[in-house]
Amino acid sequence: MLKDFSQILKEIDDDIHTLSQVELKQKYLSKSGVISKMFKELKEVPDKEKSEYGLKINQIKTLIEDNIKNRVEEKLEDKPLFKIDPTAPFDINSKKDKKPHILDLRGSSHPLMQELEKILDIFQRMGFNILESRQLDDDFHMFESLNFPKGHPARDMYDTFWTDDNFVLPAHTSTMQNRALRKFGPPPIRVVLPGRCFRNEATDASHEHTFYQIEGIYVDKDISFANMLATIKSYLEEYLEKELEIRVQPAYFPFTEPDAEFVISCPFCNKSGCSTCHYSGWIELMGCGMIHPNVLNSGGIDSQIYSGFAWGVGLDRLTAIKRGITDIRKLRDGDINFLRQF
Ligand code: FA5
Repeated sequence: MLKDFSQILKEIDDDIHTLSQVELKQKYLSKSGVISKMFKELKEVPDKEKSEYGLKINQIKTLIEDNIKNRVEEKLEDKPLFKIDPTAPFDINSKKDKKPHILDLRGSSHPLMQELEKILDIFQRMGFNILESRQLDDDFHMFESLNFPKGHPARDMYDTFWTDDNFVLPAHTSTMQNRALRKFGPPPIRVVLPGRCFRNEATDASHEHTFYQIEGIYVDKDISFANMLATIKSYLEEYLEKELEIRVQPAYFPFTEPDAEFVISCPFCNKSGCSTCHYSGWIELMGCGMIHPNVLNSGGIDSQIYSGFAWGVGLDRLTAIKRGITDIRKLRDGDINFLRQF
């Protein structure tokens, strides 16, 4: 009776991924192994099928022998210092678990980057340029150009990290305002500035030491506070796919005047109260305001002729709202089971 070779090949394919070199040899190439048994069965095979049957057994034997010869993991094991890859999605030291799941090997973009792409796409359609912020900056861009002179008490609002040679890890993307005004001026200037920020924070479900912000600035003649509210509202409605009520509440930033906290009606409960809005019906989303004349002037824009607005929104908190994530720290702790959901 002829063996079902496709069944045998499938079994070999599984074994190649799960058995060690020794186990594979034992099962297939030993005296009592599968290949030897198949050769013994050859005498029962009808004469006209004998040569085809013999050929197939030899092919299988070569397949196993080649695999054993080329085994990378066995070669590595011969080395005295075996490298451990802590990022491997399977245990390379275990004989049993050698076959990585296909899903473990496929990369995907991080949920923060997925959301950032959507947001930048909206702003590009609204006519904004994009310029990424820096991850190391200086006192001038972090403070001086933003109307925080030396010794200004508001510098303490941004408790951040300094290097020994006096560079700063930016605590917000507003560090890019001066550069954006100079790069895209003269007005009209429309630009969004996404980037990483760092703060010396006690972390909790909505505070991280490292997070992303998206800054926006718009400068032209006769730009008003109402223009700012309409621009931010349009963007948020497009992004959250929902009509929103908005309100502003007082805030203080040295680089805007007047300044505000931009607040939206909770897109999940329509103001009836839920865990996302902490049962208040409203969500504080970002700081914003009319760019201070000193900031415009320091960026080479004549504040007598032009006015403009700016805002800074946290991408991590937006992503958490959009994706129903209850703790923003999950976005950075590298838990593969969490990330696989996106
Ligand atoms: C600022 O950082 C200002 N630069 C925003 C601004 C820009 C005002 C332009 C006026 C004009 P604030 O510290 O409030 O403001 O941060 C803005 C947003 O960043 C917050 O609403 C929040 O969404 C996010 N954010 C701030 N701190 C953290 C943190 N520790 N973890 C996660 N997100 C944060």
